[in-house]
Amino acid sequence: MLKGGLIGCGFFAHNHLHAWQEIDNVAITALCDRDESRLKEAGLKFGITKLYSDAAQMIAEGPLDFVDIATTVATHRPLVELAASAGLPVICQKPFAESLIDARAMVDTCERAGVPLMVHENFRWQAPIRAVRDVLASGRIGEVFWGRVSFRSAYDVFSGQPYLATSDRFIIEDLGIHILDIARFLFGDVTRLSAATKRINPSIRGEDVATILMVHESGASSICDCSYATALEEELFPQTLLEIDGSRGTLRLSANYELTIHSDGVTEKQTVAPVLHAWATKPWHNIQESVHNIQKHWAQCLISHRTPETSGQDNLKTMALVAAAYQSAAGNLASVDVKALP
Ligand code: NAD
Ligand code: 89V
Repeated sequence: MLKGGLIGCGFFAHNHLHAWQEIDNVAITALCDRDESRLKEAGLKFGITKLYSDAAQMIAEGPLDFVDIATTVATHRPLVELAASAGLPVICQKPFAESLIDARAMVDTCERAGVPLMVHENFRWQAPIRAVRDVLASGRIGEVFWGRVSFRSAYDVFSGQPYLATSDRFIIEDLGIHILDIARFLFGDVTRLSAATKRINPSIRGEDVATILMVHESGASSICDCSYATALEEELFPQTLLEIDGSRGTLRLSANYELTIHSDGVTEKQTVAPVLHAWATKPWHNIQESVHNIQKHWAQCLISHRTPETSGQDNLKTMALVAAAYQSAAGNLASVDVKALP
């Protein structure tokens, strides 16, 4: 049985804890939060009695096989470095770091310490996204030459996550990072991008609309567009919609997980809805299922000594897209060479 220690018992950590309870060969045996009431609440809810306000103390007292970091971004670097210095494998929530420079340093620290590192980049683990990836891999729509990854909503994310309203950077760093990672997952790595951003909601600090145009190593081009200022007739939070064109046909992932594959003139429609776990709450169940999937993947990788799909190294490429998007937007849609970022 792998013993894990979770750091950060806030809004999203409850999803981690529910998912861990359902995963074989793993038990979260210790919790840490600087906020005593959150710590006690999570301990009571999940029956965990080893409770700490100091992560260094939790790690020193152990025994632990890994650490799961579910704090907000400002504490990711010191906590990842703390885990690495104790030789503990580490999962870290997205956004992995505040800057690409920090992210590279964190990956380097873990590699030098010889500890496995996975970024909890979960959107690509959503069942509908995996289903689309399987269709592309089957070759049914041929060679992909164009794609659109779209997330448009007016859902109030600020009541559950108030820090999102006060940070200088909002939608690309928090949500766009998932959308960019899905684009990488489906269409491959990126060479150049251009981005435009805008703030519509006057009561928040950062940008809440972003449009990003990318060219992939394969030669395909894609658009990632995201908005938290888009009031639709039907609110689709937190669904990611897809449009993909290939040499043999097209694929569309539309509202409510309707997948249409048009291949060699023949159309097939199917529903690729996520599983509703017993502990999940709509409309979050799509994200919650992906939390279960990515954490199960981590446990399997740790046991079999495999590198997780969203390792630190892998996530540097998604972090680079975030950095490039902000650089491009600041430069009035400047075209940014993703591989040449400082
Ligand atoms: P939150 O503010 O609700 O919770 C963070 C908790 O960490 C707080 O209780 C805080 O007291 C604690 N904390 C901070 N620093 C600490 C430290 N050094 N030691 C111990 N405890 C510490 O934040 P949240 O909304 O739960 O977000 C946490 C992370 O999860 C963020 O990085 C966020 O981007 C991410 N998130 C991911 C998804 C997803 O789908 N992947 C969804 C929501 C949030
Ligand atoms: O997934 C996330 O990181 C969340 C949300 C879906 C609200 O953007 O912060």
